[in-house]
Amino acid sequence: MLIVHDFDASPNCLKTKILLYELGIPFEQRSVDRPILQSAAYRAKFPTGFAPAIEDGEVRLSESGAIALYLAEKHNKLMPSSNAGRSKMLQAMFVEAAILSPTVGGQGLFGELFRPEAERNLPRITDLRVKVQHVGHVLGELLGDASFFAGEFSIADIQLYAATAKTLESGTLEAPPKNLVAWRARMTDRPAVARAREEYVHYRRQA
Ligand SMILES: N[C@@H](CCC(=O)N[C@@H](CS)C(=O)NCC(=O)O)C(=O)O
Repeated sequence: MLIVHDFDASPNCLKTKILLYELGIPFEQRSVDRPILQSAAYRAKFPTGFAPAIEDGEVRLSESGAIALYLAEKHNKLMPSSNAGRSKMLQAMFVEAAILSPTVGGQGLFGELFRPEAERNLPRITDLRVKVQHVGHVLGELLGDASFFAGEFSIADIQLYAATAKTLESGTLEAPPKNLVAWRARMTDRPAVARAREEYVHYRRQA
């Protein structure tokens, strides 16, 4: 059975969990924390030292985008069949990994805001807040009139969901594109997304 190494504080793990539920793949979960991620045993398996990571037979993989592509290809699901659709999917996934996550994620704005106030880098926070507005605009343009980023629901939507939902829900985008707001609601309504959100501390419904 597929093994997933999961960290319940991680937006990146939320993506992989949504993916597994959408694909209906049974899995065994191994919960990890920072000491485990930094251990020699974990890093011998996964040199990045990051979660999420999966073991699927001989395959050991970290990086949520790589995991998404690997499992979608293996199961031949959640990827458009046309070249045009696939190109949109890939572009959206690379924007997520190269622009969205570094700007708002743990290495970006939310990472800075998570630090105690005295340790925050205020000029960097100001700069990142400007960049986040640009990223929001880019996402709105990429989505356009479509319901999903590749024209149909795909792994691109799953990859974009964690950071985009957090950005919208925290009010970090000053004038969020209306199409992006509607996309977040459409995604949040999916049973796999709602189920996965409940398992992550920063995404579960407030009581
Ligand atoms: N680009 C990676 C990022 C993974 C990542 O940053 N994971 C965090 C948890 S959200 C982690 O494992 N951090 C380990 C650490 O900070 O020591 C992905 O998409 O999977």
